[in-house]
Amino acid sequence: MTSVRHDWTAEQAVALFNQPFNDLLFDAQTVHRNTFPPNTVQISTLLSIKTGACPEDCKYCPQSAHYKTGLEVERLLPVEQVVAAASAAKARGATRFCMGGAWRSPRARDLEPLAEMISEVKALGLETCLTVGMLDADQADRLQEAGLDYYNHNIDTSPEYYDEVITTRDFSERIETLNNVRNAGLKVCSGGIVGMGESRKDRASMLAVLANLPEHPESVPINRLVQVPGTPMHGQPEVDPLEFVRTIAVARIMLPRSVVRLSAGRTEMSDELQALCFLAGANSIFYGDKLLTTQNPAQQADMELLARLGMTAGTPVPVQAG
Ligand code: SAM
Ligand code: DTB
Ligand code: SF4
Repeated sequence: MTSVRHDWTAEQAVALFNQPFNDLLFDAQTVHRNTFPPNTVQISTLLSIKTGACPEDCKYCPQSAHYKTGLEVERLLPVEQVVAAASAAKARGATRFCMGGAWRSPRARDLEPLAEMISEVKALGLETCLTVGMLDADQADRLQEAGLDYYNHNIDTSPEYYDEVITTRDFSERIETLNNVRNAGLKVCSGGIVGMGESRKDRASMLAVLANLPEHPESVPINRLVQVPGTPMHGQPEVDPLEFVRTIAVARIMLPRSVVRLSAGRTEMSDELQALCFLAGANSIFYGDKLLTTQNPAQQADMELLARLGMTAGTPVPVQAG
């Protein structure tokens, strides 16, 4: 049985990264098979429910009001429109519907419409996920009562590199939101972005923070930076694709019971690179032609890729801990 640890040092995580590629992938695939059905992939569909004009300055993000990205700003969508999109996602085979809003944190008056969306999407028989920025304890409780299953709040990068990426909120505030979400009884979805000019040590340190949380997040999205013209991160040298695969593999080893999502950035990846990510232990993807504001692979192409790999969409349930 693979052990679940909460005492990783960044150095130990770097040592995992530093292994020969084949050794690392073999270990990751072994951990994967000890915990999960090897060929089941969880699929979530995203919808941007409030787009752009965000006061935060995340240097990667097309939705920040600090950068000119030509994005069309949209207020909070009406509940019916969100439910219709969720229903269409379900008909296409998604099992979870993730609603994303470009906020620093939701305002008091936004909470009831959000709660209504969650209840109605849940009533369709979908798992619900929300990501709308920082939450306090009361907000997290209210959303849990409404039927929310998962809350997504990424740490994005290592504590050491964080200030290079965001200045309008602290790393510690991210952790505080994750604690509020966990204490409300919600499932936690938290991961980060690779390819923002961070070092291998930063990638290792980010994964150590996630693994050292009191409970591992149930879901860990690993995004590859989507470079959007107008954002400060645009023009960043691309991260070595094999380093991205290593990041997935190290996440799989350090977070053995978490569903690891091969998240944003798949449009720019070859089928072979995605296959390597699955071999490294990724067992979730975003499914649908759009992420929040940028492109995702076409649904038909994803279904064909999964079929070619002999993978099926479903819920990868970890085996009972021994
Ligand atoms: N505003 C909320 C927040 O930041 O918590 C929720 C939405 S925000 C868009 C969710 C996450 O998407 C970010 O934390 C970041 O990890 C990811 N993301 C945003 N822009 C991205 C990009 N260009 N490439 C890769 N990931 C991105
Ligand atoms: C996550 O880790 N990635 C998703 C989701 N959580 C909310 C968002 C990716 C956004 C990519 C850029 C865009 O489409 O705006
Ligand atoms: Fe706003 Fe979230 Fe984008 Fe940061 S990542 S600018 S908080 S929408």
